[in-house]
Amino acid sequence: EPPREPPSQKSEIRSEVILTSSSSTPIASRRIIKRNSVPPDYGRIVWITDPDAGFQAARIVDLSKSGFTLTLLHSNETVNRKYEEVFSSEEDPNKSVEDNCALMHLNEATLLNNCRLRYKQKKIYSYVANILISINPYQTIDGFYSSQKIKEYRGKSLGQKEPHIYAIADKSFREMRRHRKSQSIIVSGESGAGKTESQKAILRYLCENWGADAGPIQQRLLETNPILEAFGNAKTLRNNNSSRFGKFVQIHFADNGNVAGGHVSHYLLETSRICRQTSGERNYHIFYQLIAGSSPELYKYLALGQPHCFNYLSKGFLGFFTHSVNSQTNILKSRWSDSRFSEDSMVDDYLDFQRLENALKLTGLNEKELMFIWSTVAGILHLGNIEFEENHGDSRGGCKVSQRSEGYVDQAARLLGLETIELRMGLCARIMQTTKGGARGTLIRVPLKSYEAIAGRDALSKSIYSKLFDWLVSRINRSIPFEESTHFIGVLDVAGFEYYAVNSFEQFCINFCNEKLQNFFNERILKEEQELYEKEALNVRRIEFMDNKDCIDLFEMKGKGLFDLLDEEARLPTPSYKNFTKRAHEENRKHFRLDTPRKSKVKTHREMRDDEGLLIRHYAGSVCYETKQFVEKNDDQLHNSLQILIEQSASPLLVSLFPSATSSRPSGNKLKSQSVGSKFKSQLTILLEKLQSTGTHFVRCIKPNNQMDAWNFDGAAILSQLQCAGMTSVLKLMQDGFPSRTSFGDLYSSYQRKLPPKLARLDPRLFAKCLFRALGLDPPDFQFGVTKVFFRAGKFAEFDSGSSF
Ligand code: AD9
Ligand code: MG
Repeated sequence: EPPREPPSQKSEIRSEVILTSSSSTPIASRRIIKRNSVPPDYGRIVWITDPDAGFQAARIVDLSKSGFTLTLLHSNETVNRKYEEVFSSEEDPNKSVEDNCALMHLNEATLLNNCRLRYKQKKIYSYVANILISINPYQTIDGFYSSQKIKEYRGKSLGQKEPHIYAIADKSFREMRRHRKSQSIIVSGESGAGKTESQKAILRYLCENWGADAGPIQQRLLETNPILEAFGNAKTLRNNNSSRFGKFVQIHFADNGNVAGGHVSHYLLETSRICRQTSGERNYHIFYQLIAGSSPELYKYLALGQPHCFNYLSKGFLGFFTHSVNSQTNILKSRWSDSRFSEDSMVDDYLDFQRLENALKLTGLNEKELMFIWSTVAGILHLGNIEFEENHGDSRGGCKVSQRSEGYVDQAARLLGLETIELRMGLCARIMQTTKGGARGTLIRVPLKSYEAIAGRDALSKSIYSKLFDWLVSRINRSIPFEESTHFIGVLDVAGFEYYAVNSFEQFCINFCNEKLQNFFNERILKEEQELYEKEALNVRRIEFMDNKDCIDLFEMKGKGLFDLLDEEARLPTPSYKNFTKRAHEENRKHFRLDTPRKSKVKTHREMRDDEGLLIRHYAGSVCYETKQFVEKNDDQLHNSLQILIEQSASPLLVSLFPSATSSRPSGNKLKSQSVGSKFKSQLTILLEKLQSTGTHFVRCIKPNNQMDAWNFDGAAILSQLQCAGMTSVLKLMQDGFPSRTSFGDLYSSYQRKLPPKLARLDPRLFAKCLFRALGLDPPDFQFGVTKVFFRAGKFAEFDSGSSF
C-alpha cells in the first residue's frame, strides 16, 4: 500500500485509486477500501443514495472538493453527491451471489442491490456470512418448505446448498451436537417481516428430522402455535396475523439427539387491545373464532351474539382475516350479518376454531378446562358491555350500572362464577381502609365515578385475559415436558425496533428489548470477533462500532434509570406522568441518549412539551415517547376490591389464576407487586443470560413493502430495516474478517484415522499447513492463528466439502 498524503481529500482519494486499480493488489487488501472512498475514475458506475430506491446507479463525470458530479443512468440527469453518499458498485451489477460476503465491494448499496436482484428472481434468502437475511415473499412458494426440502438440507453445512432457513436450523442442530452446547436462533425484524413464519419453519424442520421418537410430544410441540396464535395474535394494519407478545420457544433434545420436549417463555402480551383497537384492527383472534366456530349449544350457553354487539369487538373497524374461500352453513351467516365482515373471514375463524379445539385437546385439556376457557373469553365480552350512569340517589356522587346493561352483569357474573350483586358492587365502588396515625382503621366503601368504574372494568378484563394467557402457556409447557433433555435449541421471536407517529410505553419496552438484543448481537458478532482476532494474532484491521451500553443504562440503571424512576413515581401518593418526565430529564441531564421532545428533528413526531415526552437516541434512530400513560401502563395490578371479588369466584380455575395476596396486602389501595416494566426488565435479564450461555445464530427478517404486496421491493424501506438490524456494522466487520474457523486439533483429529502412520505423527498446525498446500487453497482465503485456522466467509464450506471430511 503506498504512503498516504493526508492533507486534502483529493489526494486521499487518489491514493485509494492506486490501491484499488493495481492489479497486483491481492483481493484481500483490495477489499479493504474504506467505505465511501470511491475511486473517482471518470465514467465509472457507482451507487448513490436515493430517497425512494435506497440507491440508484450513476456514472461519475467530475469531482470537486465537496463531492462528485454524476449522471443518473436511468434519466441522464446530472446530480451532485457528497463523498459519503456514493458507494462502489460491483463490476457486473446484475450478478447476484448467495452470500453477500462473496461480493467484491461489500457495502450498504451492494448488499441492497444483491437482495433486490435475488428477490426479483424469487429468492428470498441470502447470507451475510453466517447471518440469514429473509425477505417476506407474501406468497406461498411451491415446495419451498416441503418435506423433500427438509431432507435436502439435513446434515449440510451452510453454503453447500442455496440459502434457506432450514440451513440455519440444521447448522444449530449440528453445532449443538458437535459442541455439546445449547443453541439459540434469534429472529428479528419489524411487524410483518416473517419472524413467526420463520420460527414455525425451524420448529417443523427440527421436529420432522428428529422428532419421530418423541411420540405425542412432537405433535403437541407443533400444535403450540395454533393455540398461542388464537390468544396472542390479531389482525393489525401491518400484519393480518400479528403476534402481540414475544416468545422464546425451546426445543429440547435428549442425549441421543432426538427431540425430548419443549418449553415456551412469553413476554409482554399487549393488553390494551382487549378493550380497544385502532381503527382497521381487530381484537385477538379467539373472540371471533369463538363466535364463528362454537356449536349452537355452546353459542347459546355463552350468550354470544354478532361481533358488533360487543363493545370490545366494535371499537375498531372489524376488518377481515382471510386466506381461503369456502361456503359454510347458514348458522354462520346468521352469526355474521355485519356488512363490515366478509364471508371469508367467518369461514377462516370457523375453521380456526375447530383447529384450536383439537390442539387444546391434544395438549391434554379436558372438557371442563375447555369450558373454563370459553366461559372466560365470553365473560370478558359481556363484561365489556357493562356501562355505567350517574347514581342520582347517591349523595356521594357515585355511579351505578346502567339499566340497559343489567343483563350483561348477569351473564358476566354467571360465566365468571361470581355473584351478580358482588360484581355490580365491585365495579361501582372501591373498598378502602382508613388510616389513623399510621394504624389501620375501618374498611369503607367509596363509590366510584363512571369513568373510574369503566377503568376498573377494563382493568379487570385485561387482567383476566392476560392471566388466562399465562395459564394456557403453562398448560402447554406441562404437556411438552423435557426431563430427558440434555440440550436445547431456542428460537426467539420478539417484535423488532419500532417507532410510530405516537410512541407509548409499549414501544418504550420493545425498543429497550431491542437495545439489549442489539448489544448482544454487537457483542457476539463484533466484539468477540475482534477480540478473537487479536488473541489469535490475526492481521485484521480494527473495526469501530457504536456501543449502545449507555442507552441500556439509561433504561435500567439503579436509581436514576427510567424504569426505576417510573416505579418510584408509582409509589408517590399522587403519581403523575409529568412529574416522572421532569425527573427523568433532571436526573439524566447530560445523558447523550436522552433529550427533550423539543430537540426532535423528526417531522412525524407529534408536538410535545418537555414534561410530556422523552426523546431517546436509539442505536437505530431517535424516537420520541409520549409519556402520558406511562404510569398507568406500568401498573397492571387490580384494585383491592376487584382482586377480592375474583378470589370469591365459584370457578376454582379462575381463582387459581389470581394467587391470593391477602397475607401481603398493605393498607393502601393497591397491592404492591412488581410493575410491568420491572417484570419485563427481569425477564429480559434471564433471557439474556440464557442466550449468553448458548451458541447463537441470527435471522434478520425484512418486510419488502408496507402494502403487503407479493414481490414488490421497496428499496428505501428495506435499506432502513437493514440498518436497524445492525447489518451495516456487521458488513464493515465481515468484509475484512474471517467468519469461519476451526481449531488445529479438531481439524487434525477428524483426519487422523484416515492418515498413514507417518503423517499422523505430525503436529496439528503443521499438518493443517501441509493439507492446505496439498489442496491448493488460495492464501487470501485463510489465515493461521495461534490455535485455529480462519477462513474467509464461505471458504470453510468449500474446503469442508472439497476435502470430504
Ligand atoms: V409481527 O411482529 O408478529 O406483527 P412477523 O411475525 O414478523 O410479524 P409473520 O411471520 O406473521 O410476521 O408474517 C406475516 C405474513 O407474511 C404471514 O402471515 C404470511 O402471510 C407472510 N409470510 C411471512 N413469511 C413468509 C414465507 N416465508 N413464505 C410465505 C410468508 N409467506
Ligand atoms: Mg409474529
